[in-house]
Amino acid sequence: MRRIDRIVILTGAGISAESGLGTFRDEGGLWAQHRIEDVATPEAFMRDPALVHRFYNARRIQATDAQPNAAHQALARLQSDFAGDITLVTQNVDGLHEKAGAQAIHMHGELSRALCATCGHRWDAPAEMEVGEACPACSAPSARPDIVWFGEMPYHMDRIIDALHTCDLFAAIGTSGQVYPAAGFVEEARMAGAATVELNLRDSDMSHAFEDHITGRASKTVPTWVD
Ligand code: BV8
Repeated sequence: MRRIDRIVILTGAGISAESGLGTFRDEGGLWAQHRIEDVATPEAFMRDPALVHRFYNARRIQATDAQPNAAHQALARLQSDFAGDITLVTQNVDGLHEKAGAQAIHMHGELSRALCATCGHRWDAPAEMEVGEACPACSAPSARPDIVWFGEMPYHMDRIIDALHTCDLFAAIGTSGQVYPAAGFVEEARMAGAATVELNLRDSDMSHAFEDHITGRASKTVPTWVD
């Protein structure tokens, strides 16, 4: 049995599904209600900032009321109890890992943060952002959600790739494996010799790349896997 000292965990929308937050690509998911191109690209924001703000304002309010579930809590326990090194990377922007007491790397940004498109300043977003909101640092009317949209470079990639190249175990929880570069993380970890496990309700687009699979709802499978 190999020694596991360094673990990288990637989470996606599926870990927050049982906290009542819609996923993107499941039946009736977020992308069924909105086209990606209309709400999650820089071009969409240029074209119709009011629509994009409405989309993120609704999700910000929903996320504010949402509570972490047993899966988030189990990862927070793992992060505090594990003697080795845990890097928790999330594609989610809902802040539920923090609410459970964990520290996560937010590669796609956070609903709770605003970003100035002019000077790069970040601040805590109000519940509802409006078009033309002024940046508190440079006063330019260029506040936007601090979200990584399609075509934009995800945050903290150097740190994430370093962790993938030095980990002994890579686990993906509740992600469909359809969005890059996150979907490619399992291959990065495997090339570095890590063991790989996928925890999901069903097969994902990257299931073929994982050695092990634990099927079921995250609120059940993650606590069992952690404990
Ligand atoms: C980049 C914003 C380059 C935040 C998101 C062609 C043109 C342009 C780009 C591309 C292209 N082809 C590929 C690309 C790259 C593109 C991409 O991957 N496109 C896809 C659609 C093909 N990626 C990008 O554009 C990325 N940037 O490549 O930049 C670059 C390089 C240099 C310089 C500049 C730029 C940016 C990607 C980030 C985009 N932002 N969202 C937000 O609005 O939330 S992505 C969006 O999808 C979310 O962030 C989400 O997290 C992410 C992934 O979705 P999942 O989390 O996996 O959720 P999903 O619903 O899909 O799946 C849920 C899963 O949970 C399912 O498997 C389900 O079975 C499971 N599940 C459900 N319930 C449960 C469960 N599991 C367990 N228990 C349950 N109860």
